[in-house]
Amino acid sequence: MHVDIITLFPAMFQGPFAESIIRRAQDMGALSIAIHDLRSFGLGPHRQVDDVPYGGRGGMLLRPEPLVAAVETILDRPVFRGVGGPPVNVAELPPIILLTPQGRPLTQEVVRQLARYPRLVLICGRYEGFDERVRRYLATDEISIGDYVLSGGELAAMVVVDAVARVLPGVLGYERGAEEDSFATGLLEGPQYTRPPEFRGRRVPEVLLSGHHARIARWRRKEALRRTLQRRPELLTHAPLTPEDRALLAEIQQEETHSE
Ligand code: 6GU
Repeated sequence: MHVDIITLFPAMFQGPFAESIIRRAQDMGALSIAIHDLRSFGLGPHRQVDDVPYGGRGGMLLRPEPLVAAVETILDRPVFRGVGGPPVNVAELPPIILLTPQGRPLTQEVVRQLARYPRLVLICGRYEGFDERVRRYLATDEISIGDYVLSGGELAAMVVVDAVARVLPGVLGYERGAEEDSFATGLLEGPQYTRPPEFRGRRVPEVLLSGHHARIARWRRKEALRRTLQRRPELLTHAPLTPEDRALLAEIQQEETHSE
């Protein structure tokens, strides 16, 4: 997978992309990342990239020309769906994704879909947003990472790259891969323990030390269901639940009413 990122703040990416999983994915050859400075596509001697909104409203918007020049240079083909311009077949393009709070919410399902493409183009917003023509005739997708406002799309682009990198084949070294993560199963992960077996009087649940693999698997599944029920009950309406899961949920509900 190759990811092109268009940003006014290229230096923001240096630290996060040089460490941990994203670093490993690049070292393995599973991921390559190119950071493109939007300023270098700016207009005139001052390399202008933004301007005041029409209609007399405060703030600044990113102008279309530098963004279109950046994407068309990076992809080396026409991409803007202008009037009387060259035909653009969106199906032949990599996703051209705006990072904006108005985008569709990023979920693990969206992450899995993005990971199937050989190439992504991420455009980081700054200022008060984009000229609407960028949304409509340049971008093919818009993503938000949650219901809060960031100062720009850079941190959101890093989140997208991290989430996508770790589901690329072979990137997670340990055998328990991304498949068991919270949300990959549709449930939150349950509690986990490591050594020591007792710390200041607080013991690891006996079942985990028992060596009974079937009992341990049942306990894990039950505690994942309990945690999901307690913290994110709405996830249970979409999670694929087996009849055994429903029996475990019934047990949990029994236990919780008795402990009240
Ligand atoms: Cl993608 N961008 C900005 N600026 N704020 C956000 C966001 C993106 N997602 C959530 N908040």
